[in-house]
Amino acid sequence: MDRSLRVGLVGTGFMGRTHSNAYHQTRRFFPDNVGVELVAVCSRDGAKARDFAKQWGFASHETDWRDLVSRDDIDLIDIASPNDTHAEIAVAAAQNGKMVASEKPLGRTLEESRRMVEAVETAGVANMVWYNYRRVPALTLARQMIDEGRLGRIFHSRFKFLQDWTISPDLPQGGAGTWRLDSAVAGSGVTGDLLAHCIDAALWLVGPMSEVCGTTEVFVPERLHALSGKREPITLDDASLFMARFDNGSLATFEATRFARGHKALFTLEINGEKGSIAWDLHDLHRLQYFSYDGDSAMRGWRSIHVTDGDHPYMKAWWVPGLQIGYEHTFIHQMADFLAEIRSGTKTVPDFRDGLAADAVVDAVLKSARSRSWQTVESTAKSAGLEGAA
Ligand code: SOE
Repeated sequence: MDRSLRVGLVGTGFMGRTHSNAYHQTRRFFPDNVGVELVAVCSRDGAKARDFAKQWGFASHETDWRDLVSRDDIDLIDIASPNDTHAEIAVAAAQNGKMVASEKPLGRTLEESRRMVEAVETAGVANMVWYNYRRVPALTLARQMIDEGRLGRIFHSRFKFLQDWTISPDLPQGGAGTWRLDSAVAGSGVTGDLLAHCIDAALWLVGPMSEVCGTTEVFVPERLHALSGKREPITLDDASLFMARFDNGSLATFEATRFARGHKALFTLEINGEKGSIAWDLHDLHRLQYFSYDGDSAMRGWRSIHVTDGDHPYMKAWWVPGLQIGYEHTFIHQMADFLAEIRSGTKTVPDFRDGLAADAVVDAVLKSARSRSWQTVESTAKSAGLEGAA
């Protein structure tokens, strides 16, 4: 592509802001990339769409995503709206020949996610799913270290994503701020929302998962619905735990909840291999803990790598060594990589098929919890075919 990428964004909430910020900062900090033009933003609420366009520098706004995806002056449709909108918009955008980016999880169900993959692959359009934590420099470094064989054969890994914002039974479900609690909109609870990040990190760092055994719990079974005004049942998972076996023979445990009092977004992971281990914590995201079994046994110990040097992933683009970056930068890096991918054609970012792989694990975990049994994770590899595995 020899001109700027023209973007149409759907959604003006938390994710709409992270993505918009990424578009602006990408142009500034990764100037060698394809440029970005913010053409239009879409929200059902016209006033919100107009104000957002003004604040974030979009040239125009729409109130119906159908009008956005049919515009001739847009190359990429970026979906940052609630989960119940992802499949319909992505399929229509791909059918109109647009590139598509979507927030995670792809669909509310595996069937929706498969339709999304089928649409972008049939249309042959570039696509990506916003698994932004892959772009934390410390986690990108972790992946490099695993690829270099520094951990050797992997035996164990453990992943957690803990929050506490839904403990009050007075918190409603549905509507702008609390759609994540409404099963019709969100699809699943913490499994598709929080564990999806852990699952994506696990698939990326450790490899494909073969089977899972999980359990879920609903701690508040009924909440006032912000839109209907009635108390309605909560059918999606407030907490979710599972064990996993990977194709490489390693084992893992996963835990996510919105009921861990005191934790706002405690995403942690640890991976133990034959030659070394790594550990990471989102609250201290610029540090990677590393233990190497190499060398003099008396000198062995965990070291804390401050991932801020110019030779660390992405850090050359930022300040001077020792100065940190944060959460917003993960989105900037992912967009910068997508733009580089558009120019070079070399795949680097998680695409819809990677999103589908995470969603297949989510699906297996929920099936396992319902059936109280181990479940095989459905194959999502291209060679498995989309229809065959449905
Ligand atoms: C939920 O509170 C949430 O905002 C998720 O939806 C995001 O994906 C996660 O990064 C932070 O927590």
